[in-house]
Amino acid sequence: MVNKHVLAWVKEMEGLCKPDRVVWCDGSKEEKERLTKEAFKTGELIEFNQEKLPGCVFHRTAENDVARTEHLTFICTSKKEDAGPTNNWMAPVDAYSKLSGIFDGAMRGRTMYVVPFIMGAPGSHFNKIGVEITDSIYVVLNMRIMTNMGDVAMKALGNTGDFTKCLHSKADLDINRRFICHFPEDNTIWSVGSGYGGNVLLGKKCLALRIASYMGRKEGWMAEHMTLMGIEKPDGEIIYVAGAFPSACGKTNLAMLIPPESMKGYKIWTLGDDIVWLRIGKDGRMWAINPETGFFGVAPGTNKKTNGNAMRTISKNTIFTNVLLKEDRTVWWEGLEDKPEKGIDWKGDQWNSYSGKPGAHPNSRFTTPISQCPTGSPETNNPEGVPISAVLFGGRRAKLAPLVYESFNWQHGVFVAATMASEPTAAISDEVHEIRRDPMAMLPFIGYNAGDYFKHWLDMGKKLKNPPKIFHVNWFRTDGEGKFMWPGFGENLRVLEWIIHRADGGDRAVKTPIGYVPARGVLNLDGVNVSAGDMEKLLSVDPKAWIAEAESIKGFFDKIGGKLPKELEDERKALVGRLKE
Ligand code: OXD
Ligand code: MN
Repeated sequence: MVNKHVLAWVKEMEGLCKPDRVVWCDGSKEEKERLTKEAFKTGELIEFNQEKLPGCVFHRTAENDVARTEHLTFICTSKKEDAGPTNNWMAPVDAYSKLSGIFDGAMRGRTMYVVPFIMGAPGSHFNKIGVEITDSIYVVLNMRIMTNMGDVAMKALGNTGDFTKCLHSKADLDINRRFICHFPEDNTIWSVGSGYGGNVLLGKKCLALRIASYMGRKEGWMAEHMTLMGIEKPDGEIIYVAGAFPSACGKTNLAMLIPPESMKGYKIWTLGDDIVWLRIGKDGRMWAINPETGFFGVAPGTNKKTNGNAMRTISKNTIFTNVLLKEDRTVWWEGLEDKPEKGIDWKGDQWNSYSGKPGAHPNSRFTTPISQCPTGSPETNNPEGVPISAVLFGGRRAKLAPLVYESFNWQHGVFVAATMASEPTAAISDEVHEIRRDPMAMLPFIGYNAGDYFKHWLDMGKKLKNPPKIFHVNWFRTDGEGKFMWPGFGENLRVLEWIIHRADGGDRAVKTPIGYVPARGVLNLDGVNVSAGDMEKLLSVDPKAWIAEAESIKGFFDKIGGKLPKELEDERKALVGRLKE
């Protein structure tokens, strides 16, 4: 028996979108094979060389539809103030009316797929259930990798109406008729006119971040744009760490880090690379799950050296989007080994290596199951999640921010996280450069007023008996010539080693006006090539530059407006005071 709430809603949406037929997805292997074959026939998917890439397929999006469209993404709350200064807002009545006009008859001649899904492991009290209606097989197959999808979700839902209603249609892929609208008060998402992952895999950014952040505030938990990993020490103890970084700042690489030769005995366990849900456990600690079951990772730059674990994960059962198709029907992107002489580029045109054009789109992607990751943690499906000892925040900052620093306490940590920023490029001249404040790396994903969001962070801290320690990291400092001073990738474990030592109450730190940094000489630098001069710069704090930073933060706080918690402005003033001492 189908759940009557789901049935009624599907009927209503069927009336609006007017598909030729409706297919309820069960999540089975047979269904996957049937849909894949159908998509080969229409060209929605292309088959790769099955000997070399078993189970792998390829999809091209429309040329105007290759990334998340933040300017077309709206939070539709009854009151504009509830969406706040960092979101686009539309009144719910206007959004429903406008989008209904686009959805009306949009699925004529097409099949409407009904995709029930769980964010989180079946049986976990962290879970949220959604049902996505879509006219795209690509979306169904991606959702199958990224979530627990099909019968398992209908079973978990039982007879209740407690699910997020997610409606998606590609419609005509016209950017002028593309909208990604969130109705948190109705637990509803409507996305139309796009076929790009971040806009259309509605369990991901739309549900698991925007809607979930709104739910989390009401229900006393948090949804964050974070990677999740366990660090096993040589003595066998595993410390769990979550890390928030803006898109394309290395969350996937960090989660799958391979320890350097000289740090034998350490092992990394991967739990997630993009989204973390955090709840306060009975023990007063913070517990985390990754609500997704797959990675939707950026392909360019991924190779055996930068992320050998990702390369092994994607060697089978993976959907590739907007990559280059090689002559042997395998895959290539910029930064991957074995650059081919020619192929077919992401747009479907003939390509050769001398053309100067990218073969793969810079935001080309792989969708791949976590279960295939060689460093996948056995705790990934633990319904209780894992206890978090440290939370990392970091963006790309060519200057200013040291390699690592630790906040003085939770409130100061929230200030550090709320004011984090990232630069658009890594090569920065000495002039003042543009940075974008990206609080908690959540700027495009906070589903409500950012001032209320900061307050929620502060309130969560008050409820935690044993809060994780909060750190800021910056792998992207450059020298006078624009060269990275820190080697990054696997070598980041050297910084993580200090972080978990501090999280465990260890010393080896010096106090600076912005927080604690590693005492000189305590970072393990065996076998890494960083000069003493660069190391000094990487850990130094320049008071003058930080006073300018505090001024720029004031401008950001002014934009947040009346809902900015007073504690954060107090922290800013205290920072200036310490810097002037
Ligand atoms: C992103 C993503 O855009 O994870 O942040 O896809
Ligand atoms: Mn992301």
